[in-house]
Amino acid sequence: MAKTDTKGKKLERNGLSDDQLRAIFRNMLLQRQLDNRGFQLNRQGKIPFALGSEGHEALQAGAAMAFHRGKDLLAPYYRDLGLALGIGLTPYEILLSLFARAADHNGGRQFPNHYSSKDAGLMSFSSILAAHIPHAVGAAYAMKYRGERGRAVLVTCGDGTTSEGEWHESVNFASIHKLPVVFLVENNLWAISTPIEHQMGQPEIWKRAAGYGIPGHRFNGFDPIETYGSVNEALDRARSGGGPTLLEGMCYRFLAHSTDDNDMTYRTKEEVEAHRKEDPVPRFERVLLDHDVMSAADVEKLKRDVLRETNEATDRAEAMPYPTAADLYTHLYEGAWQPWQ
Ligand SMILES: Cc1ncc(C[n+]2csc(CCOP(=O)(O)OP(=O)(O)O)c2C)c(N)n1
Ligand SMILES: [Mg+2]
Repeated sequence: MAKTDTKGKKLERNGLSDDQLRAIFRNMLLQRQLDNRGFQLNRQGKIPFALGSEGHEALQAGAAMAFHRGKDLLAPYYRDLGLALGIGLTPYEILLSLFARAADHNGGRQFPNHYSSKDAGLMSFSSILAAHIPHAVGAAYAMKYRGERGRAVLVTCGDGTTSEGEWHESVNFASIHKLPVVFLVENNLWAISTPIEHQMGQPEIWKRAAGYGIPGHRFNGFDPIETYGSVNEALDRARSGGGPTLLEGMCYRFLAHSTDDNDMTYRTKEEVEAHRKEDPVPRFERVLLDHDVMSAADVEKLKRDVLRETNEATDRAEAMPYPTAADLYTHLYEGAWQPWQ
């Protein structure tokens, strides 16, 4: 188990209660279990594709805790399992997406890991990098235009995605109009096989905020409490009319980019193992144990519960039917069952 230097020191908890700390840890364990399940199901030939968020657990669980359910909107990207879980999606909904079943929110017709949920405030998105960022800014514009107070949009992306033109256009537009939006970059140092030093000349993404005239901040995305503090402050500013913020959470991608990728063709085992030493999941477990937020028995029970929940959700989702040919045009053309009608 990872060593921490927190034992005996007062826990800096950024206002998080014990229940919230336990909920964050539960989310992190679920992420890891569901990530593994996606890769297993792919290797068993049961699903065509999966993406993993291993290494992003703390960042996503901490950020999700700052999201106000029923008020805020989330515009995530494909690696945001923990954000989806944290704002209310269930493992069953995640597995419906992976299995591409008809009962999935997208009717089983989206790419796996591309969740959406109107009830949870999770905007639908595509695999085209940065295409969702102007949509998120548009939603923030609508909130401001309608005079809706106390709401904000949280939009995420990877480090590589900040090279896209839409990213820059969106941050600029949000700054001009002082929109209620938080740009959260999950910097895992890689964009598939492109390392950060080949992606940008200035590797501190948060510093770009100054160029757009908005606040910027970098935080340790392996620490869910620090993440929560940063995201909560930025979302509060957005909700209260203070405009956008650019946040950069530092983390690492432990798995290959996806089930279709072999990361050993562009990075070394030693590099991955060096980052694994900082693995946020055992690290946070240690913090909770050291500060008596959980006992060893609580942790064991939680791990068993998470595995059981994942197994049940897997069996239930797998048993559901695929969409049929007759569903092809559902939700595409209002009031018509074929496009030419
Ligand atoms: C416009 C566009 N260009 C290229 C791709 C192919 N692609 C998919 S993911 C990816 C890497 C993105 O890296 P990053 O933004 O750092 O996110 P990460 O996967 O590391 O979390 C690329 C190049 C794409 N989906 N869309
Ligand atoms: Mg990346």
